[in-house]
Amino acid sequence: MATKLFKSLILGAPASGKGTISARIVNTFNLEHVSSGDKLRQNIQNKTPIGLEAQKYIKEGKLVPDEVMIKFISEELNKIRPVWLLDGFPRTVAQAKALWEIYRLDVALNLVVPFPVIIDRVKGRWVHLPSGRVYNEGFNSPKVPGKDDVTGEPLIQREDDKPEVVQKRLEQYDQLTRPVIEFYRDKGILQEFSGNTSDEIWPKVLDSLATFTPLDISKENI
Ligand code: G5P
Ligand code: MG
Repeated sequence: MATKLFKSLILGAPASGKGTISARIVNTFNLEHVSSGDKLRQNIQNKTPIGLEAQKYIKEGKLVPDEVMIKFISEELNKIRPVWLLDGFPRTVAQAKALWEIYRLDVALNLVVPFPVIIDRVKGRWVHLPSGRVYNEGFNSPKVPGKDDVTGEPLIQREDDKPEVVQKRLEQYDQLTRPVIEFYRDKGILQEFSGNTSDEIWPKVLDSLATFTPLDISKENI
């Protein structure tokens, strides 16, 4: 019998905890983690053509155009094992349709966190750009302030975490990304998780993913 290959994604507003929950999922289930935002930020730092193009939009809290993102993420998915968790893509219905034409997904996880909680936590976010590891003062503080736990390299604050840009990102989310939730509800693969903290949400996500067979989500089978 051919092994079924597991394909999943995680939706949620800016700073709802997609990166935090994704890290726990991929550590538990051995999936590849593809975060569109992390990949774009790495390209911005390396001054690649896609990075230079994306930077114009990201710093204003706007979405990068669909055609650019669809090509970019398709290429990234071609480079990895076909068991993955996508984080931050798709963000528009056009992106969701394009992805659905290429891949049949097993599950779309949606994190539901109140906006006031989000606005509060963004202020304390620190990231390690090369790995995408994310910290928050008081929640998962780095062991040494300003340094990544694994490499000791410096942490940065994201340019798009300034309050006025966060506001714009939340507006873009409401207008363009909320309809993506309905797209996956219609496909019958949506699972939603509400809570004020990632620690509250994580056990529910774990329970839900545990209903898939270990064979589906283990890299040992590829
Ligand atoms: P990104 O990078 O995809 P967003 O806006 O979707 O950006 P973001 O900001 O990365 O999402 P997240 O991953 O949902 O947030 O959240 P996170 O980083 O895990 O958690 C946020 C903070 O809260 C962290 O500091 C974390 O430690 C902390 N935290 C987590 N849980 C808790 C908790 O329980 N308590 C507390 N106190 N703290 C907690 O996209 C960036 C930009 O790239 C472009 C767009 O311009 C976008 O704005 N882009 C795209 N454009 C078009 N199409 C796409 N598909 C695009 N993808 C990216
Ligand atoms: Mg993220």
